[in-house]
Amino acid sequence: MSKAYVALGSNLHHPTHQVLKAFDELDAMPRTKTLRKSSLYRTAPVGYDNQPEFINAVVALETTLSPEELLSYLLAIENLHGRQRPFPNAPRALDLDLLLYDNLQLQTADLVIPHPRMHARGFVLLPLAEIAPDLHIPGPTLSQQTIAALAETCKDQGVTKISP
Ligand code: PH2
Ligand code: MG
Ligand code: MG
Repeated sequence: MSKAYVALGSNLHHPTHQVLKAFDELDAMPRTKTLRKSSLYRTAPVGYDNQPEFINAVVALETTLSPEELLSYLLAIENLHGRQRPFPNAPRALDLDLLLYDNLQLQTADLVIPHPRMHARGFVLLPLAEIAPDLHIPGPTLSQQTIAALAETCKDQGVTKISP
């Protein structure tokens, strides 16, 4: 069994509904069980400002799928939600990003683990800190700090927890 963390994000077509539906779809993937779900967070857009605010969340999964198999299920679920990619960081119905997979470090043309921007993004770190505060990001530079400590540095990025 491996443990994987997946980030969810949406800012189109009733984002809260998109994310709640994706929680169920992730749990329904074969050979996979949800261990933890974060709260939903309302977050300011990063990278391309002129778009609606996002709903973000993170889940912890237990799985026997390989990272590549998991990625292909994530892309299939995005497609079920009508995901389109008109330009980088464009508004989207659903984005599912594989953040971490055990202590694996991997760089292929299709997949980079740990997710290369997760350590600086409040919309990933604050939900992740809720469900895995003591986790470390594998690698030479980031593994010294816990997720909780990294999240603390991202407190001013306009990320607000929505009460369940
Ligand atoms: N995803 C991005 C770029 N910017 N901003 C927020 N608030 N939430 C996201 O999920 C997000 C983003 C690229 O995938
Ligand atoms: Mg993303
Ligand atoms: Mg993505």
